[in-house]
Amino acid sequence: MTTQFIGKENFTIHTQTVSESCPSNIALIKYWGKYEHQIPANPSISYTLNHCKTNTTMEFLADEPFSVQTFLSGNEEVKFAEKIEKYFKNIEQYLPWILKGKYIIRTENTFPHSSGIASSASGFGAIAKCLMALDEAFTGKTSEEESLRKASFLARLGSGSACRSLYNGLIVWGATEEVQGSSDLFAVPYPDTEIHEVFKSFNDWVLLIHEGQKSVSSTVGHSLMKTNPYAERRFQEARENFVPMKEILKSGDMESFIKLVEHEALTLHAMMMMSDPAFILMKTGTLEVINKIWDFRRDTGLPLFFTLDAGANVHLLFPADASEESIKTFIEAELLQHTQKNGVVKDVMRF
Ligand code: 2P0
Repeated sequence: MTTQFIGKENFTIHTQTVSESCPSNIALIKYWGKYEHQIPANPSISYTLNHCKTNTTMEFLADEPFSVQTFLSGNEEVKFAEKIEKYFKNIEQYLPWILKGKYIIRTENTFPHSSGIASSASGFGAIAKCLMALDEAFTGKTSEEESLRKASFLARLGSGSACRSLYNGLIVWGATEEVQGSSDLFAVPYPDTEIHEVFKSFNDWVLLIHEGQKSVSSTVGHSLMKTNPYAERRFQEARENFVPMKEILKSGDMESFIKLVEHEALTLHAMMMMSDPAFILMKTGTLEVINKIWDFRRDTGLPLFFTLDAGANVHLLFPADASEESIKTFIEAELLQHTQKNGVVKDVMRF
């Protein structure tokens, strides 16, 4: 199945520097649980963000012994370098030149590092794009489409959710009959003609409820699904949720969209609570904000809703339309107070 991504044996390496940028993404139907070789237990769909990005410069020094040095915002990060070294060794069959030089990787996020916004998605997305730029320099030109697909394939092997960050808009990763061309190996854009206009221009304001290291990493979280007694039911539900999601995206049914997206977020965190050992990543502020959103919706009928990543922060979702001013006023007046330092990252998806 992966033979299409095996690297070309004919290559000419030389010292080269490449720079690439990649945004983060937020899942609407969540990926939580995986099998060997980063195969997801269920399909997922996400929005790619616009402003939350990682910018990466990769210097490849040809014919030096293989090693990796990484800098995050100018500071050397030894742990990250070890992770990248392991990753490069792991993907050699797809890029046969990859272990034939030394790498100096400099990376910067446009969002606060400790914010809990998925930096592994944008980080591995940017690295995979750099690798494909080097591959093109060493093995010759490939089509834009092929290059992006292979970048998505490689990003997935670094961090699952990263494979969705290679494309703009609504993106699907994981094979589902509901989306033609979908695959467990790489992500594909959801067909544009099947998306109602209302979903093509959306705000995502991330309330930074808790800045700092989270107590349980996503890697550990995924692996706890192996022994979670509700895992199979959850995987099945995520697969089933693609059926209404497809209808909703086509028709523009905002009420059903809100219900489905919030249900997915709460299910993700419910799975964490039902793991053994159990863990909780939400904080008091997370719950206070959720309750205030529900009250606001009940009182005004305006389409403000939330999703959650694997952390305490709340992603506030609302369409970029006539209702957005009232919603923004409410957020500033009522929700910002639940953040640690008035922290909010204002992103918007437009495609
Ligand atoms: C997602 N998350 O679909 C889900 C929802 C977080 C919550 O994928 O082990 O960093 O690198 O494949 O992708 C976060 O996990 O995990 C994640 P690995 P990843 O976005």
